[in-house]
Amino acid sequence: MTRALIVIDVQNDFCPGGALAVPGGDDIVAGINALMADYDAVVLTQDWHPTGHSSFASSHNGKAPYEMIDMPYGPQVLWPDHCVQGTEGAAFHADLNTNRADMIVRKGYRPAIDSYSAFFENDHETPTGLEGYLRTRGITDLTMAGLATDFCVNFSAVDAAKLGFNVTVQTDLCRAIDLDGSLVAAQSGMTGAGVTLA
Ligand code: VGL
Ligand code: ZN
Repeated sequence: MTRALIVIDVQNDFCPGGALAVPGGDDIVAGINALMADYDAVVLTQDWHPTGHSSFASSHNGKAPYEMIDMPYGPQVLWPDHCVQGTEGAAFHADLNTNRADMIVRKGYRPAIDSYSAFFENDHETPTGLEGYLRTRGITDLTMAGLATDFCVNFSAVDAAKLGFNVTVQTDLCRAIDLDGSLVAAQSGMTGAGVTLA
């Protein structure tokens, strides 16, 4: 068994003071750093949007953050502008041990499509390339931690389980946005997909 730690979107905009702050988002950084030594590989993901990205409410006339919109690939939550490429908000939290990362996967860089999952964009078919990276390294088991539990961690964990990886989400090292029951829905979705919630 070869194990990877997948650290999802521990970026300034998802931490207190950021554009899409997740409550307690920075509380998990020290624990994630401490976990890194236990794994054969460490992968970081980075939400990485161009200005004017289609997931931003500001890109749609009359729409406010957290409203829903129908995109060609399905329903999409509209967000405040966040994680714009090259900005301080898109940078990793300053305390995250990025030196230990073997691989950094950026996602959400196509203007017309969002990408919550580390494996597939929100059309559930455009790959990020992470599956190939993990398989060619012989990795079978994944532990996930990071932000946000109910969006990017959830989508990443469910996709990884569908792809056949053994997936554990380290819930004490995740924090949620929790829009309209999205955390409870994510927990049952992950469990139903065969993800272990630790
Ligand atoms: C995320 C909303 C928009 C996340 C990213 O990392 O969970 N959520 N972009
Ligand atoms: Zn985003």
